[in-house]
Amino acid sequence: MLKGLSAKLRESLEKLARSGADKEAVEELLRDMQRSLISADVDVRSVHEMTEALRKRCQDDMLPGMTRKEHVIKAVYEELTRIMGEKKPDVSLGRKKILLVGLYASGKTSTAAKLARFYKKKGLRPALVACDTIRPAAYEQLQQLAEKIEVPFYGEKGEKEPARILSNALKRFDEDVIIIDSAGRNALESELIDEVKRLNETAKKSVKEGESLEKILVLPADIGQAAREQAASFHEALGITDVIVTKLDATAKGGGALTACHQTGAKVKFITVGEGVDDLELYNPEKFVSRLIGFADLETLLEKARSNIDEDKAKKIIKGDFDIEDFYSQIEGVRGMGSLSQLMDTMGLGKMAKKVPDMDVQEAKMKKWKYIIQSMTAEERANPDVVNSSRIRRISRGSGCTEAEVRELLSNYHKSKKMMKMISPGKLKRGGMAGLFRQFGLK
Ligand SMILES: Nc1nc2c(ncn2[C@@H]2O[C@H](COP(=O)(O)OP(=O)(O)OP(=O)(O)O)[C@@H](O)[C@H]2O)c(=O)[nH]1
Ligand SMILES: [Mg+2]
Repeated sequence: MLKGLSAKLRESLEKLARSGADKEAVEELLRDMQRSLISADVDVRSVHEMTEALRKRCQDDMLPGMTRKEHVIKAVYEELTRIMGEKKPDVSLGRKKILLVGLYASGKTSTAAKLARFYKKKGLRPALVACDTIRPAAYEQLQQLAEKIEVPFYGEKGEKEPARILSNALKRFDEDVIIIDSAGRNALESELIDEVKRLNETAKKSVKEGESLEKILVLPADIGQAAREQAASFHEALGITDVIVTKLDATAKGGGALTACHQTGAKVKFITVGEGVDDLELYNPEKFVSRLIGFADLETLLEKARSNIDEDKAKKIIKGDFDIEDFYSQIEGVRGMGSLSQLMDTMGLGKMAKKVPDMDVQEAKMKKWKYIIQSMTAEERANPDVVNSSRIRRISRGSGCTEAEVRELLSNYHKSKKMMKMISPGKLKRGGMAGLFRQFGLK
């Protein structure tokens, strides 16, 4: 899948991990990334924006105990996820009707069967309806697939109006998930739009309380950036709810299709990766990017990079040589990367995340700390010792947190400073992030 992109990216990330993450290596990586993304048909502006964001992040301060290499690799992962779509799709398992639309050969009919199979495996009862009256043998194609996966099928040979077929099917079926295959066209012609609108109206009328109607646009990955225009036009005509990107196994342009969908705000719900009825996957951008750059490789890379700790930064922290600004930047850094558990997962620390209780509580606490520190003056941040009771009162008012919470943060800062002074360099190396979180009162 996106083989070209994947191989190139891996190569440049590996090169970076082997050498250093100095300015030159980072620039080389950015250049390689630009080249690979553009060859995967991602639009030039997004590529440019992404590399700019990456360049900036590569210069940012890092978490102590983390090398610049780790920092860069993680930033690459996160920025890629950002352009591929950040959210995992929701799949409701309630009763629904699904109308599949798209141009010729986009993969509607095969996707209809794949979806039926998907919901059947979830324990629902799907049914397939053939509403393509244009393509020769469209009826037989879906009928055969329905037989193969043992799902009820309805179609009418000879009937020219798809909405009539649908109406009859809807009278007959009481299945949980009714999947409607429609006809494609060579281009976005008004005839096609009118036809899917009529199907939509018919389907809409049949939707009972508690049921939903999904209007899914099927887009083949090989159209690359043209996905943007199609998604926009179909959305305008029909108000599509989701997109399925097909044939990701067979093209190097998938990057373009996926990023284009994300840009139009169209949610990619599933991807298909082969012709078999089981070749359908929920689209999970994080997983997708992990696979793209090879998650196993990413972990190995992080491992490699970790064994070569940034000594200067570590020394500074070990000596307890940090002010509340440093403390603040750690919190900012972590928050900027999304949730803690996600961060730990990303860094290959998933196991540890499970050991740390109440991640949500911790995150809520960190948010408060952030507000508190933002309510402190520069002087107070640099020298927290000057924060007396009246200042605590003011900071409490400014941050919307209680005085006890302000005191707790200050006490944690002092405690972590003291503990950092006591901790040996060896321990910090071994403990890495875990030790650090503990020091910050986040255990
Ligand atoms: N490699 C690969 N081929 C696919 C995938 N999905 C569909 N195809 C193939 O693409 C071709 C077109 O698929 P259909 O499902 O018939 O497309 P359609 O949108 O129904 O086409 P029309 O009915 O003509 O509009 C078929 O040969 C499918 O087997 C996929 O994920 N990977
Ligand atoms: Mg078809």
